Amino acid sequence: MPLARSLSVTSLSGLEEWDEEFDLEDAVLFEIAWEVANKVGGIYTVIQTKARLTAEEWGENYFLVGPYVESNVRTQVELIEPTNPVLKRTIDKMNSSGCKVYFGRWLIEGSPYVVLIDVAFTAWSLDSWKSELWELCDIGVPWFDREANDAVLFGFLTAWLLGEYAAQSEEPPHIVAHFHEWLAGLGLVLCRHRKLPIATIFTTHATLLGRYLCAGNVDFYNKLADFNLDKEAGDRQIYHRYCLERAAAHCAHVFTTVSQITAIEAEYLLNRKPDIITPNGLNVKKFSAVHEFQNLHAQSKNRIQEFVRGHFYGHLDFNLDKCLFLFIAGRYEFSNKGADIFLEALARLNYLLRVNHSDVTVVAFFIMPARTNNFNVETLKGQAVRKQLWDTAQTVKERFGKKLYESLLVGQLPDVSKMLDKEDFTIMKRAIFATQRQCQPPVCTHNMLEDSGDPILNCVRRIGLFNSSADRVKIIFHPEFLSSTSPLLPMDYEEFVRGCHLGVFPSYYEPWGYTPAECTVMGIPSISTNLSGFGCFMEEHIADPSAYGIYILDRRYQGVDESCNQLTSFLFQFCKQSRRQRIIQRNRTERLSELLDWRYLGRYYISARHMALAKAFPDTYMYEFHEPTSTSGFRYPRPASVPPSPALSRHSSPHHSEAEDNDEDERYDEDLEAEKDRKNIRQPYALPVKNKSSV
Ligand code: G6P
Ligand code: 1S3
Repeated sequence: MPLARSLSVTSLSGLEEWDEEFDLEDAVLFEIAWEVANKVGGIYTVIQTKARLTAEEWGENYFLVGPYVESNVRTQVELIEPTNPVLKRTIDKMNSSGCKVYFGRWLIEGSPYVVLIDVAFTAWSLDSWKSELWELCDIGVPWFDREANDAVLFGFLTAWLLGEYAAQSEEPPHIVAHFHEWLAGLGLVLCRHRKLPIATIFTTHATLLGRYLCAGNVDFYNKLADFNLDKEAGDRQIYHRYCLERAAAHCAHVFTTVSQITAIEAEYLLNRKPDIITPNGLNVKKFSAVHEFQNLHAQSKNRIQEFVRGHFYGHLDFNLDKCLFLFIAGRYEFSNKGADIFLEALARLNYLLRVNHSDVTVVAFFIMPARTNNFNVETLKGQAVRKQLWDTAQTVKERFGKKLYESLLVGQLPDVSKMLDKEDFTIMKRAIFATQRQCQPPVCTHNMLEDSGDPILNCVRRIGLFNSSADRVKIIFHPEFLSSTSPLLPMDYEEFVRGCHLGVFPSYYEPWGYTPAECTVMGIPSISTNLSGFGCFMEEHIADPSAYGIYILDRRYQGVDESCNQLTSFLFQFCKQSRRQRIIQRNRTERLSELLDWRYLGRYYISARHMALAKAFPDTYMYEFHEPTSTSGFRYPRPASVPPSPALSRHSSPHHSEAEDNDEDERYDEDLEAEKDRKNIRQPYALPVKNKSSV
């Protein structure tokens, strides 16, 4: 009988290699989500980045199950014949019974197998399946809720697939089925109801009620225990969805959430405490040259600077070399994502920079998609003017170069006063006239469909940050996700993040939060909160997060105004750093990447699967679960090297000067310090015992 070794699963036990002895030879893993090969939000990132590791572990026995969406399949999937004979029989059987099920390889790292189900093709079954659902669990799905209808079809079809697979197997199989989020949850409920021989896991990435309640300006975390759940769900017309989610959480052998903060939420809102927390990781790519990410920062920053040159044409009265790029990005949930307090803090920062006569200018980007009517003329004109100025400079340069060349050919040094003639001056004057501008550089890059009701624009109107010359903080709202083919800012999201100085994500509701995690692996500092899964995770595993460029805002134990002051102070301190300090801080931030790598965080998924197998097949598998003790955690110590705070900074050279502060090559001295830090990191620290119920 394969034996699981005992392990602690709720805190990292060190970043050493981890091998669990668990014989999975005859087991098969199905991972089911609506976002398999279908990008909607964060769950796609979880599955797509984790695929390589899971495929390495399960090999030919790993299948992702998702919806068939033709446009996605065309670009992301290679359709093939099923390789596994049992699965082939299963799919053939379903297809001969009126379904359309496809098999292929998802063209991402790890090339996992995907089973894609065309739910629309089986829409004729919707009414009978809804009646069955009502008979079984008293859950009535209204006809107008398209997403819930899809969830019903997808649920019945995945349960059919798994049941058929079990029936087609010659030996009794050991199947693990891992379902993500409520949209896939019904399949799990049906598997349990039909008593299929399947070990089931349900992961919730955000509770439905949590998201709705937070968006409604409720004091969510202080009232968690008081909500009348059925009523709240009913009032928001999501009762049926809520029932599906809650049923899946309760039926699962193993229930998981992506963070401790969502675990508490689930305990109150779904009435089940998760068995394991499965934090989200990333596929971390390490460059062979240690400082490559710093070079990439400089390259991408140059491209953002080019955009800023165009956007602020005629008003470029600030020093771009002393300009810091801040950004917030994500789903446009104004208060859940903290765009409200970011704007307020920017207004306060603007005041502080002005009264302190700072030479720093901050450009804050808001990348949040809203309904628009494409780019606006003024913004496009900015880039056109910049291009024209560039072309003019090139033309004059060529004419100048030609005259210089001709003069050298006849053996004479040129008369510099005659190098530019009247025509050159005319060309240049004409170009300069084009930069005359009657209006301020626009705040928004697009024509908004709901301009007068837009929360970001209304807040900007209230705080009065209109990109005027006197303002040290400028705002650019780009209500569309970035793309490398954009005529305005032709960069993809990753390039853009690399070029910025600080990501600001002061979320109020954020079960995990990939945006700050992505910043971290690219070596870009970020601000998150102690109400986000990522923020809590970093707080738990790093002794002095801000020294590593991980600023964690307290939105849990203080009011909005105090949080806003704290955010302003983070921003102001950041603006006071010298270039050298920023470079050092980026080095430290990037060093945390390994903490967010699936290579380490994947172990929680492994544990969840083993636990589920042991619960579903107790005669075959055994799993010993140990509550973690307060000393089992892993913690990055405070860096041994120079502190990043300008007030505390000691200089490595006694002959320090302002010029030295700006010497980018200083970063190489930091390598020695980094080595010291790395040695320290290997010593596990005791974790502080947390009062979980104090939220
Ligand atoms: C990287 C580059 C340096 C550049 C620096 C700018 O470290 O390797 O060449 O000077 O970024 O940093 P800053 O924080 O001013 O954008
Ligand atoms: C959810 O996606 P979201 O942005 O709607 O799941 C993500 C992946 O687990 C998580 O990072 C995020 O916080 C949740 O909100």
